[in-house]
Amino acid sequence: MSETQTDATLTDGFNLVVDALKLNGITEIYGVAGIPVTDLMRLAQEKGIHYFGFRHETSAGHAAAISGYMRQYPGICMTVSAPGFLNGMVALANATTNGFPMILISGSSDRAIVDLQQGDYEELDQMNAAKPFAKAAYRIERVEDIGIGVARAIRAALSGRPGGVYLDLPAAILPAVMDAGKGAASLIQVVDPAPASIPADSAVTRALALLAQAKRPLVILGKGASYARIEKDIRQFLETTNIPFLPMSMAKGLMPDTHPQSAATARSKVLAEADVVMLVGARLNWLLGHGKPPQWAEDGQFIQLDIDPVEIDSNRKIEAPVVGDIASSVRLLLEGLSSMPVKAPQDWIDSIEAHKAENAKKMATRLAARPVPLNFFAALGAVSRVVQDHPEAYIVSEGANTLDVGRNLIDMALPRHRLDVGTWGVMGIGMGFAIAAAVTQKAPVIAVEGDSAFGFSGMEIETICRYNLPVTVVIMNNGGIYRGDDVNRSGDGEPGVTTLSATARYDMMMEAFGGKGYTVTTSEDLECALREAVASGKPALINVVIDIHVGTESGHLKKLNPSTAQAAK
Ligand code: ADP
Ligand code: TZD
Ligand code: MG
Repeated sequence: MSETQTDATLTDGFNLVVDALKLNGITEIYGVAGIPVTDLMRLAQEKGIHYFGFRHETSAGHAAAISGYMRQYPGICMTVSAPGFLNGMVALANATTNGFPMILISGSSDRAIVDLQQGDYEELDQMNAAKPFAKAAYRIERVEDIGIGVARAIRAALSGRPGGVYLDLPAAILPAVMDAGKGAASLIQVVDPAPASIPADSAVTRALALLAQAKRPLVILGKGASYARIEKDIRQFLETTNIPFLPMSMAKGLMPDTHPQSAATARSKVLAEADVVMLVGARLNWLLGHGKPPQWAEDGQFIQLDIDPVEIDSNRKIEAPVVGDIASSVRLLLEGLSSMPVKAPQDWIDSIEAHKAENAKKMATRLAARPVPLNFFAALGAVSRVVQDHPEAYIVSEGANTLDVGRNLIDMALPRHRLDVGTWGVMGIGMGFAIAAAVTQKAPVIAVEGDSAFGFSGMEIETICRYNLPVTVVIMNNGGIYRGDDVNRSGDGEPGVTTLSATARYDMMMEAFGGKGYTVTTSEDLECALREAVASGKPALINVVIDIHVGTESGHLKKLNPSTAQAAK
């Protein structure tokens, strides 16, 4: 029996929260301990939920969010009041933006004092602070409402477009007691929290009719499609229709990147020339140029499969919306092919093939080079060769050049194995995502990190070592944000704006915590170290020395980066 429970006929808030989570199949909590949730975490651990203690709540939150994405079930992050809660909020907001189901559970201070702003320890009106960034935010104020509160949080995180939910636990409800029998009866096991949502027959027919008359059809796969686990049906649909496809970053591997119908190496061409585009769980946001010229044809027509009706027409006209869950929608489209056959015209396929062959030649030349010091192509080419031999590995990635070049070079063979900065392009997901992938998938993880990107969550390598997780961190160390040769134009000798330490030995940080560290300067040594690290199944970090001059400012996002044309006055 826990210290928090003194009478067998009574239970308390601590026990009810843990029991409610367990009843709903929660198996891990990611968090940072402190007032008022320390004993809640201990009790969760005692009762069989795995607790992963982090060094910063943002990383714990990112771990919960990506666990939600990989599992199709909310991940749980638990934090202390005010500052701990706010650290977790970055991850909660990122989860909501990306459609990852997670629940941030935070302890909070005395309501009466907080609401009169009388200055409590870690005082903050957390529920209201969370609202603009969360899909939903709830506060449980009575011990008998814990079951309902947890059930509502799970349902809100999972139903419709998934997202981040905030659940506020004022400290006072945790030790509050109630009758054990009534407490048990107050818990709710959620039934069917993400019900199928079947699109109308007419919507399916409309979409197929548009595809059937297309001269240059294209399918875009987004992370909503990966999340919905449609790999079997979408493959059959694409192979039956022979329509070329493009994966968004986290949809890589839903169809293997090496599939002959992938148009990834003819991306600009197919976007500009496609006359009918079917979006499958991908939004027409900045990542797709809002669906507008010059990236897209002015007169292109769109089919969009999405669970959220409000997404339709958000950036441009959608001729054929298919509103429903993607698994049901794709199944119906597939079935519909028997009465409305669709075949991509051969001349379209041929022109894409020609373009792909040309680009492949250019890439082969780039990849054959062995520059010293290393550039991004040579280094990430080595990573990609190792990943090809480890299709089971999960790839986490963040940075700018590191991210952009890596996304193009590292082919994925399996769905939901690429986890990256997503819709916001947020730095700081690296170690949290890597930890959750290792914990939930029991597979090797390779985190491909820019040196700046790594810094946002770098202290979590202690967490990786403490739990002895099979994570290899590969740092593309070019001594800076984008590049390492920035100049301080004032001439006062202080480092430039994007400059970091090019000689930093990140590998020694890993060694300090008991993991294995490598520093490499050639692609051969990188490949060799990475093979050894992955095979070891133990924490490792490879510091890859990259030329400080080779990066592009803002990576592939140069267009979004305003610069002054005026000389300093
Ligand atoms: P990407 O960044 O890969 O383009 P987005 O996050 O922009 O992907 O888009 C994913 C879309 O998928 C969102 O609009 C979301 O509503 C939708 N979505 C997520 N899960 C499902 C599902 N199970 N069924 C249908 N649509 C979904
Ligand atoms: N802060 C946060 C939370 N997210 C961001 N995206 C940024 C800052 C700005 N930013 C980028 O967009 S990429 C990046 C930053 C700081 C780092 C790029 O440097 P890197 O990668 O070393 O990680 P490369 O390989 O040197 O380009
Ligand atoms: Mg860098």
